[in-house]
Amino acid sequence: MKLLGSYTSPYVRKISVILLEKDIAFELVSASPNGRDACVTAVNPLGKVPVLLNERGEGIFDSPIIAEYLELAHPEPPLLPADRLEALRVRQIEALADGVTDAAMAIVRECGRGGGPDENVLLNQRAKICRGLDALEEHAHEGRLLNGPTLTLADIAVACTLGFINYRRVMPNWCVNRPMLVALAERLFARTSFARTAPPVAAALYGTEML
Ligand SMILES: N[C@@H](CCC(=O)N[C@@H](CS)C(=O)NCC(=O)O)C(=O)O
Repeated sequence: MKLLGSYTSPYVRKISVILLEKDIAFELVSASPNGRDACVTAVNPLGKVPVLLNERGEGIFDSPIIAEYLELAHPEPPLLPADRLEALRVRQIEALADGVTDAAMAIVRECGRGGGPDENVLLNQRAKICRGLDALEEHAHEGRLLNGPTLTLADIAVACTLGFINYRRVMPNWCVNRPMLVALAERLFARTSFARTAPPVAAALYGTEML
């Protein structure tokens, strides 16, 4: 399999972690979003990464769809519960985590804009992040995130979100009053799959080029 993108993207990281956790061999092919790489737009008209090329060369895009595909094609170890309603609950948390990432990314973009950021945009996106992280903290308290024995897609998505917020220093004080998320981040970042997909520190200095 080939994965198009780079580890500066939290969505690419999410898929890479899944591939590593499922022990699926893959090659990360460095590719840029926003129409800068024809190999991306050839598969995804939206020009976004990640894009997965499977063994037959078929392209799959949008990280939740890729995650679903990998779960179907490589069920072991499962990252979703067998019960479909329970699986939907895990996917709901994945969607929430991805939405927080979207908001964090909007802040990074806004701050990189010439002429300085629009404070209203920053306030709006920060509010989404705060509400989203509070809800995730609540899910963790309810035992819906790791702190139990079984790793799920929700844990992976949430840890990728927290990793991105840290990496781009979007909200340095997110840890305050969110002990369950701190514990989740500590446990997940210690896994080989996360250590192997850490975004390159120097790339954070390149501004918004890879967003
Ligand atoms: N919903 C998509 C979001 C992917 C996404 O926004 N990727 C960013 C890179 S981190 C991108 O390609 N941005 C370019 C764009 O928005 O045109 C997913 O989960 O895969």
